[in-house]
Amino acid sequence: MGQSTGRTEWSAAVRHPLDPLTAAELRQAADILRREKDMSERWRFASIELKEPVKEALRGFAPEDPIAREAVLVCWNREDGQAYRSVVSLTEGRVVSWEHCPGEQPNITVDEFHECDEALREDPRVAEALAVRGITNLDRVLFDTWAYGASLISEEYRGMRVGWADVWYRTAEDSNPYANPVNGLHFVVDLNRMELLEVEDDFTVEKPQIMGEYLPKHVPSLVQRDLKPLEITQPEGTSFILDGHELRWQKWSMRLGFNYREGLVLYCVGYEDGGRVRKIAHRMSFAEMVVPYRDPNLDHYRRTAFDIGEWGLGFMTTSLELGCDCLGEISYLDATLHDSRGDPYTIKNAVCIHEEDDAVLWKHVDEVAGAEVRRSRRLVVSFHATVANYEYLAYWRFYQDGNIECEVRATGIMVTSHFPEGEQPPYGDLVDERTYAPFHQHFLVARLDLDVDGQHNTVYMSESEALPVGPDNPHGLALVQRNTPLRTEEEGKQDYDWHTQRSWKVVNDDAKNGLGTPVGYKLVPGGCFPAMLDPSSPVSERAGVIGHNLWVTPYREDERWPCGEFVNQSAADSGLAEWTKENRSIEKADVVLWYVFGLHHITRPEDWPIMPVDTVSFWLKPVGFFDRNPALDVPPTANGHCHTPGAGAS
Ligand SMILES: [Cu+2]
Repeated sequence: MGQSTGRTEWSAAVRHPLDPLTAAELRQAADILRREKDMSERWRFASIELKEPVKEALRGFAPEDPIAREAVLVCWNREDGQAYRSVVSLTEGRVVSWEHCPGEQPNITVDEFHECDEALREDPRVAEALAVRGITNLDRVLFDTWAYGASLISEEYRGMRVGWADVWYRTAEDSNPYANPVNGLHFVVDLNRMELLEVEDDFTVEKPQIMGEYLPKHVPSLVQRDLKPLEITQPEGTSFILDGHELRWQKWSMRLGFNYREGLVLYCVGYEDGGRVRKIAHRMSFAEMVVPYRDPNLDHYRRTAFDIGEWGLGFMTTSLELGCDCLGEISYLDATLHDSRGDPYTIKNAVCIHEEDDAVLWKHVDEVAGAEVRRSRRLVVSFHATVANYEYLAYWRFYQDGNIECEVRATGIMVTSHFPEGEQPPYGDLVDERTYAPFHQHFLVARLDLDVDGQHNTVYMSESEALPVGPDNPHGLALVQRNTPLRTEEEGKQDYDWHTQRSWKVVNDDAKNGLGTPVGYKLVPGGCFPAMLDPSSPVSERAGVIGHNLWVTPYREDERWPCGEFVNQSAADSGLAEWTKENRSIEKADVVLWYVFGLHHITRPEDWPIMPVDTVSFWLKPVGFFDRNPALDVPPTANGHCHTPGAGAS
């Protein structure tokens, strides 16, 4: 294949304060707490992550400096359900802080998902309810446990750690369970005692004849089309250097991190210009995902997933496979996480790093000089997460002209319901015989801690305005650009406006380019859509963040989770909606942008039985950050690869 892999073990020695926790550190963190707090087997760890040093502590860090390491742990006692948040010093081997979090439910762990499955499988009430529906082979049943909001949990179970489970059925051993919903049957489970609290047996639907399979062997009369091989080779190797967790490519440099909740984190993103590295972002990641299903049906009304806050994008990250997920000369990074007992494990090939050809970067054909063309090449850092039926593929791309693109692809299997003969589903589209997929929305929140040439940044709303016809504008052509500074958090709550082609510029008014104008980077919106939710809806109350496309806050170390730290079973938002009530100044500040984008998923037959990727993205583009096109120095394609007559490189 001409492909190779270079793998860096993430459990290698810590060389930088932002390196993720190693397997040994994860184990040590859990051990310290278990010992100091005399924890029984009934205690569980919901999360263990690096306590990242604040920006001030990072400034001036030199490789020979000693590195003090701390971890943040969230744990709870299954006996009484009480949750605690703790900071431990790994360097000193002691507990730094121990904080009781009354009434909070930490994220659901993968272990609980499996334990809940086992508990349901063994409960005779489950077998009985399934037998009534003609399902007797429990090996073919999939129980999918979901978290839900406090206001939808019955009064009698309030305060308990509960999940509700869906039921799906495989018609063959390895066929698609999501092809066969067992409608009208749900289970409510106490996740601390792993006890079935309630069987909700509401209705049954006669099963239609459908084709919900995607594995070729299960798709009847499938004739696969012809396709010749396409191979990507870089005989002289790649142009990027991965040194520990530091990644350098062309003029870009950054550090890579990974944690249970955000998955991949990009730190210290900079661009070399005029002999120095100019900072663009301190930290970029996905901080929350909110997926409300817009169908009041009993099968779907609780289905509002917070895939990052409830489950963790890191925990849901899957291994990538060369030639399938990533094509070409690939470097992979493994990720090290932990289970609910604090034991570390590795996700092999969790992050993919590679270069891609990206067609033309710039070109001109001159009558005298001929054609001058440059190929665009981009560096892609990506990871994939599978959250039950859905997959999210995240790509951060860096370009030679200073652009950064953040793309998310959604694929996987849609949730469906069957409906009786003669009915029409009002809140979803028909995708198969008597089968509909409910409408839903995937809101992603990108947390962008930008530092454009430093920390004193102001965000400007940038809009075009057409001036009215008048003596100075007789033909009605005049177009001006208005840049309005956002001075407070209230002004920082922004929505996209098609009529003015609104975008947002992060400007450093103190740093000027060679033309004398302030340097900046522009957030070019994409994938924006309104929430379309009544303010009284439980989703609105738990996820205020989806009420706007952009929020801007001044950097605070502890403000990381836009819907609050504890999202599982939350009743109200304790994140952005709460912090911004202070209406702090965001002018000439160390600003953090929270960009809300995603998919307004109006389902269609073509998304069934497996959905071809739906793709959304936004861009960060330099605006006056450079004095001119920074990609003038990209060399022509090497001799022998460019065949245009008259081209400079021929
Ligand atoms: Cu969708």
